Amino acid sequence: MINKQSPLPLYYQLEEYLKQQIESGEWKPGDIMPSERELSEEFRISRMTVRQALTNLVNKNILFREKGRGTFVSHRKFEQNLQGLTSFSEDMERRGLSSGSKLLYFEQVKAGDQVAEALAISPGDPVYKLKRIRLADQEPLAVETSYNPVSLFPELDQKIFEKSLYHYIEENRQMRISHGTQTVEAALVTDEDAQHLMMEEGQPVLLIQRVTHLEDGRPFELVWSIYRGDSYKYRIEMNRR
Ligand code: 16G
Repeated sequence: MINKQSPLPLYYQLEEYLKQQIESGEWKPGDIMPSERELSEEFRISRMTVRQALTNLVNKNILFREKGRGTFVSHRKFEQNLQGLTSFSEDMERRGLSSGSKLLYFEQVKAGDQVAEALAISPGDPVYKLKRIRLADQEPLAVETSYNPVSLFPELDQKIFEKSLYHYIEENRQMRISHGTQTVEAALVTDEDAQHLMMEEGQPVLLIQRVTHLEDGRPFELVWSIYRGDSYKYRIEMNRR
């Protein structure tokens, strides 16, 4: 596996070997890797060489380190198409995963200026404000803070947000969701959200803001979603004019 006569650097050979083991499923997401000492003994190479190989794999997000615990195989990233307006529940269903939500709070508040503007209502109008952890196969993947105008859905209750809002709007209310605007930016997780997402504090996340409209043009939600940076990536199809 490691050939000391090869012109390829030893750290590179080890890196490729470890990568192959992970790709073939020999080591699975979440598995702990052998320690530097174990690898260096097994392959009869220096610990510095092992460290270099592991660091490269950490930098490529194939492995991740946890202070005091060791080095682990990263979770595979979900790929999300940027075209198309889908809900979290639909995205998970398409991947064959069960979707779930843990509601952190659900309340009625008065819309502030920013919320009012996004939802095309007046400042002070009542809105639902809620925060939920979104789960994929019971694992936390995102935290979402949403605002929805009470005037559009006077009857909303928390049970709806424990399941699917989009399903409720389209199936139960027979309203049509038509389009949305979304921005995606990089951010660092806050201490509070790190706990919800079972992440280390200060790790990277994707911060996504979405405003979504009904068919008649009325905005029905303003949502900030925080996705784990190590679990999600976006895909865009591009055409050259
Ligand atoms: C997605 C949307 C969110 C929407 C939710 C509805 C993103 C970034 N955000 O999480 O805006 O409220 O789906 O999901 O994709 P639900 O129908 O499962 O409740």
